[in-house]
Amino acid sequence: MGVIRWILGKIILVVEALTKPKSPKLSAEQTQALERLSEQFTLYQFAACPFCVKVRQASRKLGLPLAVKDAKRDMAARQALEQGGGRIKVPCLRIEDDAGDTRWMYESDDIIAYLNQQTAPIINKI
Ligand SMILES: N[C@@H](CCC(=O)N[C@@H](CS)C(=O)NCC(=O)O)C(=O)O
Repeated sequence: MGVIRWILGKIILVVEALTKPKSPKLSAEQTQALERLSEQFTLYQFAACPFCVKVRQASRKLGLPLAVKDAKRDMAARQALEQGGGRIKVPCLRIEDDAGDTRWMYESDDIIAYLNQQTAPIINKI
């Protein structure tokens, strides 16, 4: 079972590498704005989780760099996810706004919709 899971994990990572979307062509101003925005976000994830891959690919497509924490191997990250978000489930996006308030968002579709919404004013401003 462990071997099958290991092989599946490798397949997921190979598929991710082969289907990596190109970053969009952005102005220096847009790139800077996306970098500033991304400072609010940390993605808690497992490397070979297909739902996490979906979020990573979406962020690449947007040109939004995302800091990631491995909640499988990094025990401090795992503990932070459990304490902050309430459960060990990935992907989970930690959002810290300018006032220092923190939200933990689960569900890959919700995370992607949120990132699309947050980046739209930057990306659509050409
Ligand atoms: N519907 C969720 C599924 C996420 C999910 O099942 N993640 C798995 C890893 S691939 C997980 O965290 N499992 C642990 C658990 O559910 O407790 C999403 O789209 O984000």
